[in-house]
Amino acid sequence: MTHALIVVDVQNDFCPGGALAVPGGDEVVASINAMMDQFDAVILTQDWHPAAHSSFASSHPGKAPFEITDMPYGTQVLWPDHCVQGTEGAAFHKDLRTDGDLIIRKGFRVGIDSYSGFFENDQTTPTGLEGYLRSRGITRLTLAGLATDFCVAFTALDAARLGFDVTVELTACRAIDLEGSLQAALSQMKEAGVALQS
Ligand code: VGL
Ligand code: ZN
Repeated sequence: MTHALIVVDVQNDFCPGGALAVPGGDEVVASINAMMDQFDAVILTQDWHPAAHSSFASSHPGKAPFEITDMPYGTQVLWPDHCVQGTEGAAFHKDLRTDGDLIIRKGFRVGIDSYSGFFENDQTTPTGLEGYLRSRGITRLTLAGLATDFCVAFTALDAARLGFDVTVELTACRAIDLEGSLQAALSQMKEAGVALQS
């Protein structure tokens, strides 16, 4: 069985001092670095938005960060501008090991957000990650990173739906926790058969 570690969005903007800071976001770095040697493959995801991305509140006059809006593909939380392509905020945390096998960027289409490493938020546009994993014979995934209740959870749910054996290492994840989003994400993952390691 080929087992991959997927390191989700451990980027400056999701760490303390960043534009969309996740409480304790930087605390995951040391444990993720230590985990990397235990896997057959290591894949990192990187949130990678163009300026004026449609998930930014600043692109919606009259809307404030953390409000919700309707997009053609469903409801969307509006975020502060974050992880703009090529900026320091989009870079990986400086202490994160980036000597993994693949870096998969997502959220690069201006009109659609992508929380999951597999599919954009319309749940149909693929990132290519599934094909990469399957062609390498990877069947088992462990996920860690940021944020538990958004990009980690969406990636885990898609992976489970695609038939991968999925574990989320909660000790190496941190959450945004927007109005109960953490509890909701944990229940959805449990329901989907994702193993939650804590
Ligand atoms: C994320 C909100 C917006 C995440 C990315 O990595 O969880 N959350 N973009
Ligand atoms: Zn984003």
